Amino acid sequence: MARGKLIVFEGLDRSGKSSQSLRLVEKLEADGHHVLHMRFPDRTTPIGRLIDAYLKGESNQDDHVIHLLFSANRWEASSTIHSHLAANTTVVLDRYFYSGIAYTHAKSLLSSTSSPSPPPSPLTLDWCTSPDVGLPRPDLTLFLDLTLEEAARRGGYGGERYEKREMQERVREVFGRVWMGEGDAGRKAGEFVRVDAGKGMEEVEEEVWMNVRDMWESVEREGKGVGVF
Ligand code: FDM
Ligand code: MG
Repeated sequence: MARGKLIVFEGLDRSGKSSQSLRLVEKLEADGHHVLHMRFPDRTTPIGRLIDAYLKGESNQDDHVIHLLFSANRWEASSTIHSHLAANTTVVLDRYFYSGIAYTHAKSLLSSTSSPSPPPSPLTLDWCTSPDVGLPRPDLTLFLDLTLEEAARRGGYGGERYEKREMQERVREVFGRVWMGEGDAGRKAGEFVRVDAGKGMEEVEEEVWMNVRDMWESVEREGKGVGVF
């Protein structure tokens, strides 16, 4: 029996991940597929509520602790994702572990420029990657890339913890490095496709769709099973 595909949308705030991932779900459903849409962080679980409070600035956490909570929030969904894929339901994710890696590592780049002594664990790219190793591996990751100028034209950011220009700049840089193949994350990235999210909504949608179709055909043709990251 065919299996579902795991499709991930990644990118900065304002890049259109939420709209594009929901559009893709509609299109796949119109094509007769079963689809589950999820977003990370999933703020509805007990771990997700800790993350939500942190992002809203209502609580503070050590950088390592919050990183591990984001990862745990994916692990608690891991068996759900596996069972849907096995039952031929495609799973479309709005953010996944690439956000986890990019945001935490970006934060370390910021703090290392402002504090004179290095922290005990420097939140390297590989340290940030390891808690997610073993999660269901995406068949396709669409990195919606947006310049900071374009993000600003779209109305700038909201008031959550990471929604600041200099943080977004570092996050974009780290996504770019992973996309270029750096570190364990880059080497394990597999189907990591960059899409220019500065284009119009329809154009982006078309590019997403073409990538999804190519991936779909190759998974079916080669009979690829669900992988692990
Ligand atoms: N974020 C998201 C992380 O820092 N680590 C993660 O593992 C994930 C999944 O949380 F700033 C950040 C990215 C963003 C914030 O995401 C909340 P949404 O998509 O804006 O809700
Ligand atoms: Mg946001």
